[in-house]
This record gives sequence, C-alpha cells and structure tokens, in this order.
Amino acid sequence: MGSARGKRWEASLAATCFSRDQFPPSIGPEIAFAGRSNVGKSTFINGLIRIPLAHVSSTPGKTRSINFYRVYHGEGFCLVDLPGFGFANRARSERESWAKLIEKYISRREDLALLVHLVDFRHGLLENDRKLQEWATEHSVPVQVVFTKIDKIPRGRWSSFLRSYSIPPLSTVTEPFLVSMEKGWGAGDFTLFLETYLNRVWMDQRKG
Ligand SMILES: Nc1nc2c(ncn2[C@@H]2O[C@H](COP(=O)(O)OP(=O)(O)OP(=O)(O)O)[C@@H](O)[C@H]2O)c(=O)[nH]1
Ligand SMILES: [Mg+2]
Repeated sequence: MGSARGKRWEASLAATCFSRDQFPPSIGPEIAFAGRSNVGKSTFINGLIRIPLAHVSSTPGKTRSINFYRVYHGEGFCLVDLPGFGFANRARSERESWAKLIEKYISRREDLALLVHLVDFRHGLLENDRKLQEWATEHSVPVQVVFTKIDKIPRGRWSSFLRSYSIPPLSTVTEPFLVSMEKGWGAGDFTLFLETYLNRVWMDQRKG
C-alpha cells in the first residue's frame, strides 16, 4: 500500500498550544483530528506524514495540547492533532478544560477546513462522539469519519460492523474510511481523499 502512494509529505511541528491565545496565525487550511482518547489520532497523523512526529502512547490521555503540523505539499496545509476526549481517569476539571479548548478550536478557527473524526472500530460512536458530531454540525464544520484499529476485528465482520455504526444522523463527507495504522491499511486511500479535498479548498480560496 505504501508503495502506491506518492512523494512523502514534508512536515514539521508548527505550534503546541494549551490555550486559544497560543494558536498560530493562519498557515493554510487545517485538517483536524478529533476523537476519544487512545483511538489512534497521533498514530494516524504519523502514518500520513510517514515519520513519527506526533507522540503516541498506549496510555490514554497522551496528547494534552493542540499540536499543529505544517505540511509543505501543494499550496501548504496543516494537520492538527487534538487532545482526546472521554478519558475517565483524569480529573473532571482537566477533562472539562480540554473539552472547552477543543470546542473553542472547532467553533472559532476560521482555517478549519475539515474535522476528521476518528472512532475505534471496536466501539463505534459513543455519547461523546455524538456530541462532537453535533458541535461540528452546529458550527457548519465538514466532518469525515474514520474507523481505526480495524486489525482488531476479523475481516469477515467489517461490513456488518460498518452497517451497524452507519445509522443516521452521521455527519461524514464521504463514506467512513476503515484504517489500521498498525498494518498500514487504508492510509493510501485516505491520503488520496485528502489531496482531492484540499485541491477543492485551495481552488475555492483562489476564487475568493
Ligand atoms: N492495533 C492497533 N493499534 C493502534 C492503531 N493505531 C494506534 N494504535 C495504538 O493505540 C494506542 C494509542 O495511540 P495514539 O495514537 O497515542 O492515540 P491518540 O488518539 O492520539 O490518544 P490520546 O493522545 O491519548 O488522545 C497506541 O498504543 C498505538 O500504538 C491501529 O490501527 N491498530
Ligand atoms: Mg494523541
């Protein structure tokens, strides 16, 4: 799968933010990755840029800041790693401040072009996932659903799992993607989708 992909995207860390006033000035359209703690957001970003820039951990709650990765491809864009939500083992106040930071980002960030909503394929959309979908819809932010860790489910059950999760309302630009960064499955298809999506965003920007 990796060999079918084009040139590797050059990327670098542009900013690490714990509050809204630390968000960087505009550095192109932003593709943000959101989802419950431990679904594999940071792993997915590393898989897309094909170098381990984002920190990954088997302990949920690893990413606590919003991290902006600048990608030098086409006209330039940004991959944004959001802290995970819904992790019960953190203090309530800490969870609430993360949720507020994520909500501020989603509701006020003008450069946000697409919210990639990652969901563990074993669990499907839980209450917090539905909440995220509602926020995005309220703020007219396009969402693309990606199911992660599909290697944990036998292949023969993928389509029935997918059907059971695809009950409306499900906000997603195209059909949900099924990926496993552990195995490298689905990264190429998602990259192609993202390049097409970004071409449209850049074209719209040029039109003003
Ligand atoms: N089996 C399997 N494990 C995965 C996959 N993707 C990520 N993981 C593992 O899941 C764990 C969590 O991955 P992260 O990328 O840190 O998850 P995250 O969503 O960024 O987590 P937070 O930063 O805590 O919100 C790590 O142990 C990864 O190696 C996958 O596709 N398959
Ligand atoms: Mg992370």
